[in-house]
Amino acid sequence: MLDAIEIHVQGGNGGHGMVSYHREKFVPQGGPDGGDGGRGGRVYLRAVDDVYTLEQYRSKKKFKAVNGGNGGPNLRHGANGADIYLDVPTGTVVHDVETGDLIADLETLGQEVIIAFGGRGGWGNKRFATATNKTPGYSQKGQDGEEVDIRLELRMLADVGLIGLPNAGKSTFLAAVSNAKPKIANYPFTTLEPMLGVVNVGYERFTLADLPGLVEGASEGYGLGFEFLKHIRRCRVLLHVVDCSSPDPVTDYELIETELRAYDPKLDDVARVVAVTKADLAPEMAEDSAAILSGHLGKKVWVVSAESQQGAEELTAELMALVNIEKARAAATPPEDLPVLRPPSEERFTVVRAGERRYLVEGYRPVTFVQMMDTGMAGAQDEIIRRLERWGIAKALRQAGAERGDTIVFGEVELTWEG
Ligand SMILES: Nc1nc2c(ncn2[C@@H]2O[C@H](COP(=O)(O)OP(=O)(O)OP(=O)(O)O)[C@@H](O)[C@H]2O)c(=O)[nH]1
Ligand SMILES: [Mg+2]
Repeated sequence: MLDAIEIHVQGGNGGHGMVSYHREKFVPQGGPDGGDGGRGGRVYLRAVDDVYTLEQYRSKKKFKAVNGGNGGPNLRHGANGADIYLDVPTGTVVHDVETGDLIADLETLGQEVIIAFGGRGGWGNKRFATATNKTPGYSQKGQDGEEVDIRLELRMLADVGLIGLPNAGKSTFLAAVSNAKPKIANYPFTTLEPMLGVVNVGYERFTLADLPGLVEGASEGYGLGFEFLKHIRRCRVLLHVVDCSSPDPVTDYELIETELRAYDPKLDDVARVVAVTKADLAPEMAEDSAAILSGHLGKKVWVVSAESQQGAEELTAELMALVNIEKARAAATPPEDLPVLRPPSEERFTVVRAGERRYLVEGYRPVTFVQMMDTGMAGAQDEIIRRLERWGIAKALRQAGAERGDTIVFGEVELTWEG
């Protein structure tokens, strides 16, 4: 079962701005009319409820939104690139691979986050026209889309997890109430890895995970050990099934619960439903076992049979109701330490001396602007200087000691200071 995977996502690149001049009969010198490029598409992650695993990202791992169209003459704006939506199961947690930062916790059905912004469209030459600069012969390139490697992790395995001793009848119950077709056999450890099924209850549904049976010492690694206890922690509700033909249902029950507690005391707080199964085999014994367990636990114990479906409908309705309560509870508890995704600030910038006659400008607006300018085009450098003056960056550079001929670094672009 795939519960973590890394993928690469990239927003679409912005379209290039155009250099063009208005042409009309009898108008000898038309003004600039080059249009802007469109913005690149964004990559979204979306929490859905009809995908239960990350399997779909096993083969395809690179996703890019559509690039923006280039600007055209006559002020034609390039088309914005289409966004793409990547569906992930509700309960997926997203980290930035490089920094390790938590980017998003898609805990609520329908929740969407932008994971990579598209690049801005470059400005066409019309944008740069002023009273003193009537025919700018330069435009901007489109900005590259944001690129990031992300790690998707499925924190929630299933709404309900089946726990119990080996051979208790967990897989058979899953097969009886869901669309899953697990392997069933009359020996312990038939189930070797979790399997998910979808259970429909009226118009609602929940996912039910079949988990391998636990044995004494599981918390120390016996049987199938830790791996599965880890999965158990990732269920909202646990359905603990006990074989009705067992001579001592209370001991069976406590053995499992002791292992869970030893692994993680927090598992005690997970909502629990208890059912005695295989009731068709020995109906009276099933009632007796349920009564004994119920007396021991001080709560209702269900009597079911996967074979005859006895009690199955009532039990799944109860599980659905509990899942809804737990979902509402999870939605009401905001995840810890979640950074809020904000567009980068346009206003702030810093100027740092980065060596002999070398200065580094940081800040979203200046760096983006300079990187997008096609510095090979005539007049583009002057345009940059004018903007840097207007934004106060030229002044900051001079204060930091920058002189004519020094190198100024804006992200990937290096300029020689002429200001
Ligand atoms: N008659 C009857 N037999 C059942 C019922 N549920 C399970 N069984 C039988 O009990 C045996 C074990 O069932 P499984 O569903 O494989 O048990 P499990 O808990 O998944 O076992 P592991 O995967 O090995 O941990 C199989 O032979 C099933 O046919 C039931 O409701 N009625
Ligand atoms: Mg099984």
